[in-house]
Amino acid sequence: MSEHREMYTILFEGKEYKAEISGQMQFNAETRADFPAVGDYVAVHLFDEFSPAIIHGILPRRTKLTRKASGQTFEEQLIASNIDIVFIIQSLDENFNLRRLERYIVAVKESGALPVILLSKADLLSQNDVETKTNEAKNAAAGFPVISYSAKSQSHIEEIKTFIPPETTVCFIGSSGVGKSTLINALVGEEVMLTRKVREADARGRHTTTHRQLFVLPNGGLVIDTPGMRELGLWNVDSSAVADTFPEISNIAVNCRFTDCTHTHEPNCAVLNAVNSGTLDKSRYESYIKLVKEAEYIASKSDSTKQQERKAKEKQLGKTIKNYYKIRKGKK
Ligand SMILES: Nc1nc2c(ncn2[C@@H]2O[C@H](COP(=O)(O)OP(=O)(O)OP(=O)(O)O)[C@@H](O)[C@H]2O)c(=O)[nH]1
Ligand SMILES: [Mg+2]
Ligand SMILES: [Zn+2]
Repeated sequence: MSEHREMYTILFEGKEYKAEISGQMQFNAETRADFPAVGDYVAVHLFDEFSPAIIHGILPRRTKLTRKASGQTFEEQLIASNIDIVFIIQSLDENFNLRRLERYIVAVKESGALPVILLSKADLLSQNDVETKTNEAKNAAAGFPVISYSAKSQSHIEEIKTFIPPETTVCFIGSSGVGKSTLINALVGEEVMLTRKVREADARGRHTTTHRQLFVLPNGGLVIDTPGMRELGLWNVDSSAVADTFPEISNIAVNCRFTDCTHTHEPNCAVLNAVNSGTLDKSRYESYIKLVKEAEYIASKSDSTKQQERKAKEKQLGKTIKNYYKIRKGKK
């Protein structure tokens, strides 16, 4: 249910327990993804209610939402696992950004979960502006559902609930301050999460939610709140996840002269022609190229990281073998 500095909370038969991972698991962990994440099903040993349970293993993850860990490290960060639907939230005010929306859709598509786009704070805009922005988001959302709502005036909350039937796990992601925790409170029907005070509404760079946390809805649906993200760097994204986010480009690309056309310089590129003639939105095209390049960069970088790891291992093995012969020789 939650992870906080390697202390976990798990849910078993309706009861919550504190838990830690076993020494063996700690020892075997190679990357951060080898540690439990919110949404994971784990094999545990329960003691009594006073001692923490011990987590021995993680069951295979059905879906996993990941990103590149922020900062200098080149590492995968698991946001949540076993998610059926990821709600991507943007607020209809300054936070609204179609290019960011496309990036989020690619990451969610890659996770295996269904992206659903929620546009919050509809109460702050005129009906007309809400409609215009909702349509813009729909054009960028590759056919995935887009819902504008207001937690303040309680509009379209029931519609959002229909996406979370019992035994469904959903997760909310988006920038800080868009209203993720406010919506979770509305869905749970209780103030389970702290939300930003109105007088701090323009406090920049402050995150109200600081760690990921899972809640059970009255109907049995599971919802995961996450801290606001400043950036969502792609991690090991398949080119099909990008292509699926830009279906109109994939449709046009079938007419390119070369089947492996990169749509950047090739002669008779149908995509470039469509941009030049104005039938394809230039900003969509640029966004597509940017995300493809980012995905390729990550793929090449993680390949070279793997290669380096392999080389280091081989070197170590070489040393071990050398030592072995030395010892044997000495014995003879
Ligand atoms: N007007 C209006 N304000 C809203 C709405 N939803 C949330 N807010 C306000 O937006 C502010 C931020 O809401 P939070 O729910 O704390 O945002 P968050 O996405 O959880 O932010 P982090 O936890 O920092 O990631 C609060 O002051 C909410 O009251 C809405 O639909 N309309
Ligand atoms: Mg929050
Ligand atoms: Zn092309």
